[in-house]
Amino acid sequence: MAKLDILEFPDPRLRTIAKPVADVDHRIHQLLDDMFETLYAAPGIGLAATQVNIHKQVVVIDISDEQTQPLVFINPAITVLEGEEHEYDEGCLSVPGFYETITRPDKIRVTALDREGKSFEMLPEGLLAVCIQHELDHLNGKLFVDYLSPLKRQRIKKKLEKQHRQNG
Ligand code: QAP
Ligand code: CO
Repeated sequence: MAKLDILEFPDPRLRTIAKPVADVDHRIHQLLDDMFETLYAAPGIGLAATQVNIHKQVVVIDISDEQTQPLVFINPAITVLEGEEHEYDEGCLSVPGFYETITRPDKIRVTALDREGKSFEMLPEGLLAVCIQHELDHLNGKLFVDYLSPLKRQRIKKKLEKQHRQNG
């Protein structure tokens, strides 16, 4: 296992569109293990392969307090179900130190492949629904800051760029 480096906004590689996984083989298993190690070390609740500069449709999530409920989504697809929109304070490992309120649909259907390459369906609500939508955005080159006003996004960009300069 290995901890992976996480790309940070405004790194242009975060804008790459991820490709579907053709075979859930041992290389994907290695990637999943490394992504969970990276997620749990951060710690975070969700990580997309895009964030570790691997442009494949792979997402790992664990919203449990004890890091005991790992969820794998390979080639995920979402449909929005009839229902309300919810506001959530979102953060992102690629936008460290910034949290903003984002509005998204509350009820979705997700289909994906699991660690064994077997397809499954899920009807998440609440935080899990938010997190899956946030991570799927990453696979499409989109970040939560894209939902903010240009002014707010620019402020976050400048602050992170300054940090990156200071950290070398
Ligand atoms: C996405 O984000 C998410 O700023 C996952 O300094 C977040 O795991 C979806 C993190 C909230 C819904 C609600 C962020 C860790 C982790 C930071 C994360 C930080 C350290 C973010
Ligand atoms: Co994120």
